[in-house]
Amino acid sequence: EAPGTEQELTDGFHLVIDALKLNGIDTVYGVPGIPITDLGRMAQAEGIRVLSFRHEQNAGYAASIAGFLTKRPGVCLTVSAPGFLNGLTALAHATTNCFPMILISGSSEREIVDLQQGDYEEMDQLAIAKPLCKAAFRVLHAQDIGIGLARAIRAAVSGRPGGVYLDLPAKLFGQVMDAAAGEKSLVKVIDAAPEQIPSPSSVKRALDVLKSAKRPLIILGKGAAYAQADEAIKNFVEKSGVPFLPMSMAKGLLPDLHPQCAGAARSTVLKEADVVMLIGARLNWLLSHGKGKTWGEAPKKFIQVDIEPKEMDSNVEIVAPVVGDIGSCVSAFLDAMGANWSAAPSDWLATVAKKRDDNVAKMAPKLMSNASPMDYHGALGALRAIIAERPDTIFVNEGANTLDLARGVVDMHKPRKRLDVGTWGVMGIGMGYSIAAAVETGLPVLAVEGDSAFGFSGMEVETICRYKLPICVVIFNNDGIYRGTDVNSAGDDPATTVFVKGSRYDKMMEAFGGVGVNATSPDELKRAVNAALDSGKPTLINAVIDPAAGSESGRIGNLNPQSVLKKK
Ligand code: OXT
Ligand code: ADP
Ligand code: MG
Repeated sequence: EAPGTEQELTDGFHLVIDALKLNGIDTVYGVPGIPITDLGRMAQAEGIRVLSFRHEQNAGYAASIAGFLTKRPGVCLTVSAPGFLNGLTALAHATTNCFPMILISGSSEREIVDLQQGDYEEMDQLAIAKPLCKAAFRVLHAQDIGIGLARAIRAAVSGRPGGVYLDLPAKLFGQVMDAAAGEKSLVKVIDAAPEQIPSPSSVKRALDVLKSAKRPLIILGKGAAYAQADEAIKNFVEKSGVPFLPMSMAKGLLPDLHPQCAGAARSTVLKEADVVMLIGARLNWLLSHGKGKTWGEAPKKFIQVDIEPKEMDSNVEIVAPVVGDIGSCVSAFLDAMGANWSAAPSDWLATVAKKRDDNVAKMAPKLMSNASPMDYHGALGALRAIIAERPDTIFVNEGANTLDLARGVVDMHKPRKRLDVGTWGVMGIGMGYSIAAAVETGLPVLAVEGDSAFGFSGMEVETICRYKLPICVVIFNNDGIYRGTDVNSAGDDPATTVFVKGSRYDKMMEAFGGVGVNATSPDELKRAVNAALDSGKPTLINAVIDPAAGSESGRIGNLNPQSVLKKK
């Protein structure tokens, strides 16, 4: 080095930030603290949007749904041990739901952790994360940051998407290296999720089975929504003429009011179909594992379109597996169908349409109820009309009755507008999802939350107010979990499923400068939600629901184990 010329240096902090930016990651969800506080500050200074949450689990859920909405990994940043563990639930959730996400956690001194000498927030995080995610990596040297992040991104989004853990020990951030060498060490990931073209023979086999059907059914799952192949899927479904059943987060991929939609004839189509084509949906508990009472007596043939070959035959035999990405698979179907594909048999279409129309007609009067306190249908009838008028609104939903009834009542009109508890039926996604949905899409968000469900992430209303996000939270306040009517006959403590009666969640919002409204009738609710969506102001509406209106566990009460002992 010539005297007087100073070598330009970079360090671990800057390399992490540069690697994120190089790969188009422009948003990070997290909670600051040792050893990542400065990383967050510097990232913000370098133009990354860093959203600070009140609890890592909510930041993690935000990152997971950002991944679902964008097909890029959502990033969650946490401190060591406890912060890492708080984020880990969300990472496991992302993996279970096939959402791409990267949990980046700072960690303590390797030498001390491995000798278990009791470092500050000591934990062998890499080992703990491994079984709960798709891949887990640790970077020890500044020159490996580029490779580490590239591996994390590729692992998260390629094949079946999922969660990836990236461990960054505190010591890494301060490591310095030559700036030019540092820049060279970064990796821009090329074609992170390559197309996966299905084999022509698998496409032909699938179409032959579909063509042979007398009562075909297409089930669209959230994998199909994730794929962002909306046009191809719509064209394929319409060309096939086959009735389709959307799983919860696939609602709106084709509109719920589409003439082929069988959402309101669910029991009938599952029981009576003879050929079922699954597109980005697994035959897990939500589809009764493809067998048993739900699926009726008649033998069924399953076609499955999925990027994950190991998903095939997981619960029942798949006679026509089609392995590939959904966009490529559905396009291949369209090509191979040719011009003369004959639509599904008309008697079957008529059967499905009749059942659907009967169910819709049966529900219609309930939605008109203007009773006060409200029941679920009265309140949801108001919200359904709002979503019909504002179809771009992102609808976030959790709870038991609040979830199950909203799923049926509130029609979705556009893809990826309904976000909910997903594969685990997990409570706590509400505020994290809402924040990320607003941040990633710029669209208004309506979060409809059971009062219990809301409690799992409720403190994030401060975050919503701080970032002035266009989120309207409606709490279906029925004084408790499922119902607010339980009593404890054995003592003075309240029953296990009830909360303080008549709580006013709207006051929480006012504490942080947001708008709070107490709504006791569908009309009041409608006015308040419309005002919130018009103004874009953070709003929380306490919707007072009859405590006796719900049922135990909503639509899945049958999953509760029963005691065989008679009470004395
Ligand atoms: O065809 P049929 O006749 O069968 O009719 C069907 C459709 O055809 C018809 N339908 C329609 N009719 C008319 N018009 C329209 N538009 C229409 N659309 C449909 O309606 C019926 C039903 O249709 P659906 O819904 O499609 O079908 P079905 O049979 O329900 O589908 C089956 C499933 C399994 C696919 C579906 O039920 C489903 O997706 N379920 C998801 C359930 C779920 O995930 N629940 C959340 C978990 S519950 C429980 O675990 C809770 N906890 C424990 C807990 C959790 N979860 N997490 C954590 C971290 N800790 C603890 C807790 C604490 S819930 C909970 C809180 C609850 O309290 P809250 O206060 O929050 O909420 P409230 O209950 O409101 O008080
Ligand atoms: P749902 O709960 O809506 O039924 P699941 O989460 O059970 O949906 O299933 C989603 C499926 O979609 C997973 O098996 C996953 O492998 C698959 N998948 C996700 N993305 C794609 C994609 N781009 N192409 C093909 N399959 C995908
Ligand atoms: Mg409740």
